[in-house]
Amino acid sequence: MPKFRIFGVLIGTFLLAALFLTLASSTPVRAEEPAVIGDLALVKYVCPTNLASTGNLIPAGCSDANNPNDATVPTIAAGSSVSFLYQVSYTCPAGAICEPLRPISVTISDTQLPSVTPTEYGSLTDSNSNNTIDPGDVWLYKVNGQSAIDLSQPGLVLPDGGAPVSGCANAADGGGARPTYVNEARTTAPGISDTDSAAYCNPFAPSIVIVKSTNGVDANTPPGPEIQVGNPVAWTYLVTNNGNAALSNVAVTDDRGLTVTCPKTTLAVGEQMTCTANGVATAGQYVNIGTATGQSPSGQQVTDSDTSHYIGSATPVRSARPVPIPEPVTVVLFGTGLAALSAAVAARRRKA
Ligand SMILES: [Ca+2]
Ligand SMILES: [Ca+2]
Ligand SMILES: [Ca+2]
Repeated sequence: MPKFRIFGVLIGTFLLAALFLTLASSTPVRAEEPAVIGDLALVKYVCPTNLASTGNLIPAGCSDANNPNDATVPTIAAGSSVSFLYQVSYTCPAGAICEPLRPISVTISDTQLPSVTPTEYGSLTDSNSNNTIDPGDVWLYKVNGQSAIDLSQPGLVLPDGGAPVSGCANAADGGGARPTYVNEARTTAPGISDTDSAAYCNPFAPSIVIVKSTNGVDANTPPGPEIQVGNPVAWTYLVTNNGNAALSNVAVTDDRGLTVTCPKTTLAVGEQMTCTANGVATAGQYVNIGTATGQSPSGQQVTDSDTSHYIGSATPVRSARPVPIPEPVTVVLFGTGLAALSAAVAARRRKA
């Protein structure tokens, strides 16, 4: 029996030694083999066009536009097409063995597009043409079918909860700083991520509009309100900045040489002011034209004109007594209507 025991011990020792040698010999291999996820680098582009659903190039006109004041930040008119392109480069640290990534396992989110999922556009570089993102490959993702936002809207809140930033100070149109859209994208693969932003603004479209009234009546066509000769006439000139650029040097003139007084000379986007002039009614049909002018930050001149009329009456105008404020429109219209009725009655009496 001792022979068997000695034999068993020898067998056991041999097996242990074999196991040790196996483990020892396998340890260096395990240090080299585990594949890792490499690094992702994201470049986000803004494109002033609607991208196709697939592609393998970054279209001309797309811009990295990281800083809102970069000269490459595009100006895109409100409502025009805008797309975003996301370039994902995959690299592997030196000495490491990196797992290839499936394109679908790389995801992208965008701060201003919370409900939109960027989708695969195509490969920019797929060196071994295996449709898989190996180290050294570059893949493209996209969001298309978007419309540029009107960034000049007062109080605009963007999808990320913030307001547009000041940017486009160096935009190609020379218009200078204005509200600018910035979104930041993040690309993610298991355990890794990277971010990049892009910006755009709207081209400047400065505009001004004026509505000129006589005693509160727009009165674009004659005769306009009837006013007794010698009574006061109040002209108002409602001037509105209806463009997307702040206006300076805003002034109103009147073609009849009236002195027009305005409360200010600048108008922010959407702001309006009422300028005034005063006079005394003269006999007969009267018309004058008010003209508003202003200047955009890029020096572009804007102008608009509007007329108004009144008819000066030698006889007292019933109910057209000194125009009550703030309801001149109602009173003047009533006076005109009453005068018309009186004229009709007088004509009937003459016929009778
Ligand atoms: Ca960018
Ligand atoms: Ca590949
Ligand atoms: Ca008018």
